This record gives sequence, structure tokens and C-alpha cells, in this order.
Amino acid sequence: MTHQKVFSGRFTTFLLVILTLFLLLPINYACSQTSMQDENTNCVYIEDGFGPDGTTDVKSETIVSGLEVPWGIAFMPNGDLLVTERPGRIRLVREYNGKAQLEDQPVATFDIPSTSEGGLLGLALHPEFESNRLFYVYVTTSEGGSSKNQVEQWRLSENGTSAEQVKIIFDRIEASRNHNGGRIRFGPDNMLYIGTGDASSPDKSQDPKSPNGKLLRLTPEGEIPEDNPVPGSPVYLLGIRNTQGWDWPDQDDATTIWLTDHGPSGDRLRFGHDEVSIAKANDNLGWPEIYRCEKQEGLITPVITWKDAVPPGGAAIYTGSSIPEWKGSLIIGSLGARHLQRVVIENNAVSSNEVYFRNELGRIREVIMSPEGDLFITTSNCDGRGNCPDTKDSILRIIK
Ligand SMILES: [Ca+2]
Repeated sequence: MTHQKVFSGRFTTFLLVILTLFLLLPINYACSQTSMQDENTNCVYIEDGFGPDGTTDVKSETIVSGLEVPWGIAFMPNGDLLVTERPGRIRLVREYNGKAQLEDQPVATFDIPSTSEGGLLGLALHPEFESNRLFYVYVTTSEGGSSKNQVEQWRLSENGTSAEQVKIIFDRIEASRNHNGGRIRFGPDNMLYIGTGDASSPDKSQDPKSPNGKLLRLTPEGEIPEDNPVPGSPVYLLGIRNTQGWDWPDQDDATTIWLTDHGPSGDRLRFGHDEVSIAKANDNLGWPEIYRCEKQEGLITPVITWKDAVPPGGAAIYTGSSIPEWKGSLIIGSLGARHLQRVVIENNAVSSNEVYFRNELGRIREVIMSPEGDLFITTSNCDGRGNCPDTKDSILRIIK
């Protein structure tokens, strides 16, 4: 009996050790897979490549081609769309859901100073566009030899073929060869959100007085909303390096934003690590103090970051019905890594991510949902960093 007791005691210990190992293994695995620091279990760290191939069978169809670096799209209530071309043209596409046709004559042209990533960038319609014909562009301009970025309000003619500038609503954004930000979007609160870059001066991102390296929030007339986080300041989020895409997971509530940002390209000898963060008003997204899954008091750690450079172009949450598997996912256009990235975020954490159109379409810039619930993207293969085909750049629709 004694012998048996000893045996069963040893056996129980053995079982406990095995059980403990089994319980600990997945935790260790999760830590090494998902974060650089154990406490950052909410940060998914993609160390190798960009994610598995997508599991949903989707395809792209060309709406129009012949564009040069189409950067921002705005869908109009009559079924036409406006698109910016980075070298300085607003173009009109008739009937994007029908026999889409790109009008030869630009709606408006801009004098763009010589810059690598600047130019005519973001585009957004006024929430009451249907009655006032107002829209906005984010554009790099030159003044006395130095360039800057500004947001301008324009009015489109009744027939849609021409437009005139109404006023400049914000003009203090420094420009540089790279990191000019440029996305503009109206939020669910009908306020204009403006994504800026650090203009290659990382310290500006942490300077609350500089509009660079920020997400700014203005009224449609360019005033500072009374409920901005810091009274009298246009700054809504800070610590951004160079965002070109974000969206609101609740289409009726502006409180939470899912925002993409570019990671370093040599700054402080750091590279790669583009990211997605979940942010609320006045959050500091950490650039240049933290990157990867690093954590620091008062700074937001991303929910996903890729070791290799993605860099993210536009981003939109899929709200349509033609690809039900994608509903609620953040869809991100990858420029350098040439794919469409799907990030699934549940309960404030990334549960999975997938890669679509890997090396099939080239560089992807704008990613936006149409009012009809279709995902539209633009290629950016003629921006000097891709392989520009004879058909130039295109607007594509992603369907099943
Ligand atoms: Ca960050």
C-alpha cells in the first residue's frame, strides 16, 4: 500500500508538471508571437511577411484607367465621382456604377511644387454637398520658395465639369519631400478630420502646437470645434508619423478611430513596423518615442504591427454586403508590399489578418467604401516607386 501511495503521488506530480507545461506553452507561444513585451498581449507582432493568404474568394474589376497617381476619391449623390491625381488635377468619372467614363478635361488643376510624396492628395465632400456643392482638398503648395500643405474648400459647378476655390480653411501644415500625410475625411460627427505627417521632423509629432504628425479636427468652415480635446487647438490625436488612412468602427459615433500609421525608415536606426492603433480623442500614438509593440505610460501601443514595411495607404472598414466575410474588418491598401490587407479587430484586439491580391495589383493607395456599399481602391503604380503600365493607374472595385 505504501509503495502504491508513493507511486500515485509521483504520478500525480508528473501529471501536474505535464499539465502545467501544456497550460504554459500556449501563453509562451502567444507572447513570442504577439508582442515584444509580455505585458503587451494586445499587440500582434507580425515578424515574418505580412500574414496568410486571404480565405475569401474576391476579385477586382477596373472602373477606369489612364489616371496618374489617383490619391483620393469622393462619391457624389448623382452617381459620378471625383478623383484627385497627385500631380495636381481633379478628374471627373461619370457613372461609376454603370458604364464608367473618365472625362478628359480636368475639373480643376493645381500648381504643384516638385516634391516626392506631396501634391494634390486627399479629397472629401461637404456633408451637405448635395445642396451646397462644397468639397475639400489637401494640397501641397509653394510660397516664396518653401512648400507647405493646406486644406482648401472648393465649389463644384452644377454640371460637375469645373470648380472654383472658395477659401483656404487651414494652411499651417509644414511640407517636406516625404511624410506629408494628406488624407481628409468627414467623421460621423460631420467634422473634418485631417491626417498630417511629421514632414520628416519627428519631434513635431509630440509638439502640441505643431499641426504636423497629428490628426486634426475642424468644422466644415475651418473653425476649431468647441468640443475639441484641447480648447482652441485643432489637434485631435498626436504622436503620428504619417497617416494616410483611418476609419470609425461605429459609423454613428466618432468616439473611436482605427488609424494606420507608417513606421520608421531609418529614424534612430529603426525600420519597418507600420501599425494600426485604436484611438480616442487626445490620445498620443507615440511617434517617435515608441514603435513596434513597445509600451510607455501615456502612449498608445498599436494593436498590430508588421516588422517589414507595409506602408499603408488608405484604409476603410468594410461596411458592405457583397463580401459578408469582410464585414467590420479594416481593409488597408499596402503601397510597398503591394497587397490589400484585411485586419479583423474584435473587442479592441486583432484576432486575425490576411493578405489579398499579393503582388497582383501593385501599389494600392486609396481604399474607400462607396455609398452603395462597395469597396473601391486606386493603384499607385505611376508614382515613381512602382511599375507604371501603359494603362497608367486605375480605380478598381473589389467584389466576390
Ligand atoms: Ca504609434
